[in-house]
Amino acid sequence: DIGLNAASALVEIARPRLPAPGATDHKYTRGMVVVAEGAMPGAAMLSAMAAQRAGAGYVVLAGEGQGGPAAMVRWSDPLATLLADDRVGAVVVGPGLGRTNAGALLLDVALASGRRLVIDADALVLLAERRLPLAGMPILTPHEGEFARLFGDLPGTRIGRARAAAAKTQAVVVLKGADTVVAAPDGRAAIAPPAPGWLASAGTGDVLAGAIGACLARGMEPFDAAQAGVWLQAEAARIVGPGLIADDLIPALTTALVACG
Ligand code: NPW
Ligand code: AMP
Ligand code: MG
Repeated sequence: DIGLNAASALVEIARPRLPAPGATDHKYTRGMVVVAEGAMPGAAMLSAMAAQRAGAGYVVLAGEGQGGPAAMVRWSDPLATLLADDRVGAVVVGPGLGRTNAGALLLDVALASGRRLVIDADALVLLAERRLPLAGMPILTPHEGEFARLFGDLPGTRIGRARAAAAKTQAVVVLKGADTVVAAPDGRAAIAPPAPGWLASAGTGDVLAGAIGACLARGMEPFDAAQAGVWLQAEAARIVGPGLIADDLIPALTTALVACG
């Protein structure tokens, strides 16, 4: 089983088209992303900065987060109040969230909001206790460890397993690794060309979640937004080169965007 069938071809993730904002755009139309902050504020900050650099016009860190760019909005009111704003185009939940009740409550709020979601890291672990399938076709971004916690020991190739997980959850599944796979509930799947091994570094997944959030908030369909984020993160890694750390990817996302205009 190589996970392929006649109805749904496998494509290679290619450079996305992410044109520059037009004359009638403003910061909200360019995409508003909310990142939920939890137990580890550094991880949420990485996601939020990545969303800014990947092209979102308005990024809100839902939490007190210190540091980071002055242009980022901090929001300390309840997350539910913020997510009632129709301009919110994507919510990133999971990076640094923690796996406690406090994190689970934030995940509940995100799931109930009806907004488009990128669900990563600790939120994936917490999701194992939630009812499936999920509403609204969110994007799940597990690494192999998180995937196994959610879906158990599925047989088959990475492509086949990602497809099965997407069908089960009715979510777009980004199964991360050297050759990241993106699968949609309808059977479409895409595979990334091998990314630099230097990406195997703490926080790079948090950056990816933010980059995908930016693409989602600018109005791309979840399957396309996931691929665009994966491409941008890998291109940023190629730009930085050996020895990269997650923080380096953030300015490099801006350079990666230049190639997508
Ligand atoms: P093992 O070693 O295989 O038994 P996590 P984390 C396994 C935040 N971060 N393939 C591995 O188990 C994140 O956002 C904060 C197979 C591992 O011990 C989360 O909120 C940062 N298995 C939180 O920390 C930067 C794999 O899964 C276990 C695997 C926890 O995230 C760093 C748990 O792994 C980090 O992003 C793989 N590819 N990878 C910050 N700046 O504040 C892991 N495993 O839950 O991903 O552990 O990365 O510490
Ligand atoms: P996380 O495990 O959430 O920190 O995410 C790690 C990021 O690095 C994901 O985008 C993975 O696809 C990527 N990655 C992990 N290991 C490798 C590897 N050996 N080669 C290329 N990319 C990797
Ligand atoms: Mg991670």
